[in-house]
Amino acid sequence: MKIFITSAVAAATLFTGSLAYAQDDFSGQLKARQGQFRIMAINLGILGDMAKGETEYNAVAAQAAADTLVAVSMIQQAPMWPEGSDEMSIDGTRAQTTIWEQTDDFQSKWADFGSAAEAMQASAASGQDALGPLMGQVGGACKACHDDHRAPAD
Ligand code: ASC
Repeated sequence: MKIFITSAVAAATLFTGSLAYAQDDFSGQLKARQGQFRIMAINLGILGDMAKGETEYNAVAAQAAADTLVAVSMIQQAPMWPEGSDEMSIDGTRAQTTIWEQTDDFQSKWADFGSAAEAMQASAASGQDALGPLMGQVGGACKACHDDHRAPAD
């Protein structure tokens, strides 16, 4: 009897597991891409607070934040943006259909973020004065993509 129950539970687990796969709601992809944006925001916050003098400038912390931005910029994006994971099709995202209609533009804006992150990485440790203009470049790259490809907040 015990063996039967155990295998029935195992079978049920397998079944619901494959069902979840067949009816993929893209929740894993949404978590992954929103998580990477959260990592970016946290590290931009560290750099922005130092740029404004709200926290004391610290070259090691600035470099670590900049390195993290570059690391995020190197994450392969395509698998996290499957067709149908836009805000018209599913809940929980502000990703606009333009991402899939104008993929070249989306990719070039993501590449611009990578370039700005690399510029930040190259100079973040050189002093507080460098951070403002570098923040402007990174923030500008964020904004350019949000303006064209992210739906407004409700
Ligand atoms: C941030 C953050 C964004 C961008 C954007 C830049 O720190 O969370 O979404 O910068 O505001 O315009």
